[in-house]
Amino acid sequence: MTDPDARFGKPLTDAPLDPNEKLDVGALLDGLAEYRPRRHGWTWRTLVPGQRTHEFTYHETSEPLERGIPLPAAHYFESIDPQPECVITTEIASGRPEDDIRRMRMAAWHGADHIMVIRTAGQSHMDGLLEGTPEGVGGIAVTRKQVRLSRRALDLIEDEVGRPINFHSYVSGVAGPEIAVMFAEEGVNGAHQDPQYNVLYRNINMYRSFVDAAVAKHIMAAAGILQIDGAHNANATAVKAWKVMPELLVQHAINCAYSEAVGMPADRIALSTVPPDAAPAPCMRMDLPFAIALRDLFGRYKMRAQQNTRYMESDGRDATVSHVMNLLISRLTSADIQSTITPDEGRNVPWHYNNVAAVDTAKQSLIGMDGLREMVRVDRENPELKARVREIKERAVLFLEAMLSDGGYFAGVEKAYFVDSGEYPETNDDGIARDSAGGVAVGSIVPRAADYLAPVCHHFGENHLPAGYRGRSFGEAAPCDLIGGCTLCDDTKVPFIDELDPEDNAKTRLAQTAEARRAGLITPEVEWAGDGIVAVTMFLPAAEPVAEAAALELGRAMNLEDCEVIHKRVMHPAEGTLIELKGRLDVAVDPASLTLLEPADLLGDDEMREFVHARNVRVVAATVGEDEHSVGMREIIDIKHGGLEKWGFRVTYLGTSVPIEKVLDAAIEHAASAVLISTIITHADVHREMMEKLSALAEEKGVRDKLLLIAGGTQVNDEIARESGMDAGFGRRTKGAAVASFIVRKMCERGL
Ligand code: Z98
Repeated sequence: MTDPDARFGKPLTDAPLDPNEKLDVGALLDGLAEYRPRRHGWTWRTLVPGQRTHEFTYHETSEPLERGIPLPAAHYFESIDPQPECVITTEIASGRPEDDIRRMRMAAWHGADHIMVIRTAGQSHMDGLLEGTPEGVGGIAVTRKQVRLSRRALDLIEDEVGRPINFHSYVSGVAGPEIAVMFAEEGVNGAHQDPQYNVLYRNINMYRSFVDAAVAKHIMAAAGILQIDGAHNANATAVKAWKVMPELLVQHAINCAYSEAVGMPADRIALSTVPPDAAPAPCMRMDLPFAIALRDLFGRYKMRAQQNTRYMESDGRDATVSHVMNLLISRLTSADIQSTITPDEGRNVPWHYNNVAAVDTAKQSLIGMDGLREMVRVDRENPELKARVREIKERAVLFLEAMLSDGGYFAGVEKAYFVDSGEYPETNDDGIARDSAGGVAVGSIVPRAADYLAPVCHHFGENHLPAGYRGRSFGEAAPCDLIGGCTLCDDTKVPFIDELDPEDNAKTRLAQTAEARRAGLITPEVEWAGDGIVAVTMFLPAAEPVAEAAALELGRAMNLEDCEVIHKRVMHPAEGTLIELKGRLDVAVDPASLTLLEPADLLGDDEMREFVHARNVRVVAATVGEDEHSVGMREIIDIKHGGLEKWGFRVTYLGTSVPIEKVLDAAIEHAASAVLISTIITHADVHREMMEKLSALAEEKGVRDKLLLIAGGTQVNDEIARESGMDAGFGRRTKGAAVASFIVRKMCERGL
């Protein structure tokens, strides 16, 4: 097979996906031992300046997708789906690899090209590389098998959407270097790596953490893996996230400097930055100066802007507004990667559709704010902004200076400099303190022997290689030529262990659901195939505690099991509460038993407009008989309601209770092509009588074949109308577009 697109690396070895078929997870699990990634290293989107799509010119978009799902309003604009120039991240945490990969596919179709799989809680606590059993809780145990399965699926998914997708995870814990090697072997494209994370949040011995980081970063650099740092974790951890801004700059500085010192190029180093505040704080006045100070100081590196999660609760609307404000900061400053979190992270139910919602929010906001910076520039001379930007930088410099005079980074950590809830130099003495002679793996650093020799490539630090083996970049043999190749040069040497746990694994779970899949049964889901979970939104006219209890009762009445209130919002203390309830519906639907609705076959807006305009199509409309109801008819006609006028029909509306004779005379007088009568009636069969009379009168006056006779009303349907001499009948819930399409089609057919 050949792949003409070099962006994807080697050609696909699996058969391409069929967009109309589900991922075959079983097939992806088969032969995984032999699977190798198509390429290594990170891929950025390519900015296409002045890109034209539909009638618009974009300033900040990248190459379009070959397949994707456009934003909801796109159908007004020929279904275009412009893609911002920055990479968009989604974090996936279903806890099951077989479900994660399905979610990756959905997210990719909506515009995500950076897929971060959340590890099972605290994987940094694991002392070694896990080589099997990829299942976890609230995230996935990142193992070689999980990584390989995900990368294999993503190789297919990126081919399907026509854009390279970056796969991302974490290089932390005392197994960091081993994980870095495994990621390099498996074609992982991005990873969080920051020794400070281990020290502060995982209590790994500080020296060990930095030694490991040197090794890991060196390998990541060799594999072209993009690195994201961990400074933002201070926002998420601090008692007051807005107080740690100076320290964030210091943490970024330490990781950037250290990364470059051990061989990472600046364009593979991304700063993880989160606007620290959220409304009701006046967050723009606090977050924008921080974003500017950061970019002033670290312009050489990449910016990975993440959405604020610190204050996120269960309210999807609230989270989305914060997200959009964060995106405004990205557009006013810069972002190379825009990360998204599901808008319901606060209730810890990151569901398929919430991943997609956050990706859509990022895409919609970034595209909507295309070129904003050219028109709206941040006023760097604004005294408050200028002073605050300077103040944050000064506080960061003071922090660094004090730490140096106190003995440096390690001494600073011992003295609890970091994650203090006071804004430096204020301190509340509540920072995280770690003992340099303590922590996980303390005392595990051993000096290398004088004749230390590691016959592997991209090894960090001293290595007593024989002459002529420094590697190809020196025009010499690779170090691993001494042993006939290492796993980074010869991928046939990459090991693979399948499952360690015979029960808790993807294959066993897939076997349990195999029958339902074979039968094609449909069960609702939010996280895992067949989990049966549904969310129900309800307003209950009761105070919060009563509403919550009532919602659970109503859930049971709806036959939902394991009901749980996942969101509540008081509308008024006495008048009522909005509740979102989740529960499990133990029902499967057989699609073969369903009657599918015929999709409305409507003509396109432009086609109709052109036709109507070219012929100056006129229509006469009235409610007939003794009918005073005009609303239904007016909605079919009026431009405001998407009625016939929208496509340029010239409509003469005669009013209510109009005699049939008068309707026909008006049609003749106006040279109308169609007559619309509405017969919403109160007594038996008057509607039929009206229709028959109109038809007979048109015949009598010799205009029947020049006129389309159309009747509407709540009790009218197409069958009754035709039986009564009409060309068509439209009943309840008809929209103007259906009537307009009918008129245009019939006029074409009849050559009118
Ligand atoms: C993010 N939503 O950053 P454990 N290293 C660093 C991290 O930031 C993280 C880990 C390791 C967040 C995800 N970040 C949280 C620098 C986690 C993970 O010990 O396996 O949980 O480490 O996108």
